[in-house]
Amino acid sequence: MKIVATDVVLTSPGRNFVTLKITTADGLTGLGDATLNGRELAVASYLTEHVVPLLIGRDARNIEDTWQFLYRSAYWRRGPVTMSAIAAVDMALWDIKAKAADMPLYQLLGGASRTGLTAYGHASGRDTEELFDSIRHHLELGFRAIRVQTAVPGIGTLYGVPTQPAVPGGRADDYEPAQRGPLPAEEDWDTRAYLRHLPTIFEAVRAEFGPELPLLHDGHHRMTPIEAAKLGKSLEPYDLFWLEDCTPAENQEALRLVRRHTTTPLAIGEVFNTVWDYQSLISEQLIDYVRSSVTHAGGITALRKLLDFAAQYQIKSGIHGPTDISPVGMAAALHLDLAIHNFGIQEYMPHSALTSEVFRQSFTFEDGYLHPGEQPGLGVDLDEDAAAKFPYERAYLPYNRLNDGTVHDW
Ligand code: EZ4
Ligand code: CO
Repeated sequence: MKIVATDVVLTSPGRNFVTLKITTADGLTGLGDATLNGRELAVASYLTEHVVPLLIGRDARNIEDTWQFLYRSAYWRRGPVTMSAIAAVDMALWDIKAKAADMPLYQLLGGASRTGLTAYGHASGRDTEELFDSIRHHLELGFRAIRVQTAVPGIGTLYGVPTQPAVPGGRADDYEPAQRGPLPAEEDWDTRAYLRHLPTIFEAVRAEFGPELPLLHDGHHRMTPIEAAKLGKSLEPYDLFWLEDCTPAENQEALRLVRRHTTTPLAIGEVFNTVWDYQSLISEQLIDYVRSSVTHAGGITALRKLLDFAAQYQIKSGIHGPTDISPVGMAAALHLDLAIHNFGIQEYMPHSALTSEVFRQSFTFEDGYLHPGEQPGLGVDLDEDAAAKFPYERAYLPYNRLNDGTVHDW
């Protein structure tokens, strides 16, 4: 089953996506997501210039060998560009293998460990009323768990709270952080104001929606360890499902301090790309959920191993699923989620109608549960004619400055 052709497809149906398509001599095709939000062309070029020449003529069946070959022969290890490129190859090869076996991918990964995948949606608001509306809207859509982000008095614009709908006439909570334009947008940050305000919001949400609803929050890497510890402690009465990315966790030791002070469950790792970023976090049981995506952490082969390692410490999956993961990357996550034992929860921001015109998906969201569907392979088809109508447009993620002008984590 030789690889005879590969295409790197750039398309921007509402936002940018990078997709690798691999074709075998038998005429099978597989898709892989290589989207690295705000740095898309670096991965596209890594694939086109350095990976594609290595793939032609290889046996598409040898997934582990191809993964090890791409990782080790590069010599330069890890990093989001390399690992997203390897991930795309890995996903496409699993897609091909499952199509050849005429099975949905989760069957090859060991079969279903559950009937559906609990998903959480993103609610946010500029004030309590708008936030409550957004939570109600997500409950109406069927979500059984809700991430709560809120505006903070004294902070102009901040992560997770749109100042205007991403789509004209759309909902304010239809949040799209990567803005097209020549330069990144500047947002504000004030940790003291945030730490004072956030517990009051969770108190109001619990009073309105009761004790049952699982609530999540994303700190988006903006706190120091002692600030994160303080926040985790002050949120304990509101029984969070998790507090995400409370510190810039490339310093794994910082989590020892946070952990010592709070029983609020911790989720980390959407910006990580290998198991090595989690070594202390997992072996010292400093976190509760692994946030890596299939797209940025080296594909299904690598994330499966990472999650198996986490399972030995009762740490569960919470795979990253924002709209900057393409439907291909999302489908890969769902097949893995369904197969592993230590599934925790899946993030789900539905893609726009425009994105779904380009990527035809067979996964479903019913009654709050995602399911990858029964189509052989990953279950996503790329309409290349539709994709060609939406050329790549440069887009940047925003960044933060403090009141005195200092750049801060976004
Ligand atoms: O900001 O994926 O939990 N989700 C997140 C995302 C990230 C984007 C960055 O590309 O933190 O919204
Ligand atoms: Co996050």
